[in-house]
Amino acid sequence: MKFKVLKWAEDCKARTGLLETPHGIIETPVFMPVGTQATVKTLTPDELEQIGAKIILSNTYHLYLRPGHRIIEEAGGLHRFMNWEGSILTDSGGYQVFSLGELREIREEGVTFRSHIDGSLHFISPETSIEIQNSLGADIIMAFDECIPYPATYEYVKNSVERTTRWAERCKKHHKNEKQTLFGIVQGGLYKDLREKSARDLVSMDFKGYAVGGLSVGEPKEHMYEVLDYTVPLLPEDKPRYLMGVGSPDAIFEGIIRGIDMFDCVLPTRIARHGTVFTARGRLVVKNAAYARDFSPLDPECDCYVCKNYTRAYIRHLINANEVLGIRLTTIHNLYFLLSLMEKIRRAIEGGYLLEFKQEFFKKFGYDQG
Ligand code: PRF
Ligand code: ZN
Repeated sequence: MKFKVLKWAEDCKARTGLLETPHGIIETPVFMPVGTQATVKTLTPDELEQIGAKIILSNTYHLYLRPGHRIIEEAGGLHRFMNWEGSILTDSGGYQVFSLGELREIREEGVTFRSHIDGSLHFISPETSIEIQNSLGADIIMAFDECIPYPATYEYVKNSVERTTRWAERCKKHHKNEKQTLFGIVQGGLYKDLREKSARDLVSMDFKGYAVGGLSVGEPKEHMYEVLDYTVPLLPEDKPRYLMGVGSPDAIFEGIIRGIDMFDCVLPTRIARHGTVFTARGRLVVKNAAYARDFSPLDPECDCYVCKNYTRAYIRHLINANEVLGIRLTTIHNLYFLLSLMEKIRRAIEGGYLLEFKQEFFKKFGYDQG
């Protein structure tokens, strides 16, 4: 993987860049649609490509449990298995395993957990996470970390983040596939000194890219922005920075302004399946009765395939009748909306008008969107 910064904003820390993987060149800042189970729910890879996606995220935890990474390896890797020729990033399993709550036990060696599918007992360590990710064959892979829940005491976060750093070292040592790029993940909860220590320790290990993890876990958004304010400047300027699990328009703008290059989030695809779409004027719950006779597009300002061809009334009908086409159409539109927003943001950084563009965007979109 190669990364090059192209242009720095003058009035904030935003930058544009190019990220080159064995599966293509990605303009940053970039949004990665989530394909947890080797599919971005309801869409074919062809459709994803047409929407403009260049890189998607998939999950080690889910693919290890089902169908099993050996099967995906046998298929020729994740790209071939799912017929996606673009880039892929796999998350390490750290986050998913820790979301299981009662079902897991953390030790220095690794994490023992029960499958959410059949209750069977499993163990993932930094080494096994890397091995699974090596079998899956994604372009970018992530270190095995603990995503600390919110709120957490200083004592808990200190012990956890120190262990995550030792795990990062073990991941780095175990990773030998040069075609895959390993990113480190900064943790540390909302404690400044622990975030700083985590960032410094990981940077001294010289990863090819850095993620900021442990945010968007229930803390007020202002706290997340504050953590980014002091954490991102500690990360090397010439390497990509990835804010994990964040993808609402407001958090994307705030992250980019603070120097973030990569985002992923289930938000656009998940709300789509519940009948909510992004529009230039904010979120719209197209399922609502108010749209029964609304023969205008989801977003009159959008030029996606859905907005050029279908009405709110039709899509509302499909969703309420449980027709799968309904959620396919809202998913296509929402991803297009977010990916084209990223494109506009990149142009705004290049043109030197990002902060003006942000103001203009939220004046219409509204500020209270979660
Ligand atoms: N660690 C990992 N994956 C993640 C996170 C994390 O902290 C988050 C936090 N929002 C999302 N996905 N490995
Ligand atoms: Zn649209």
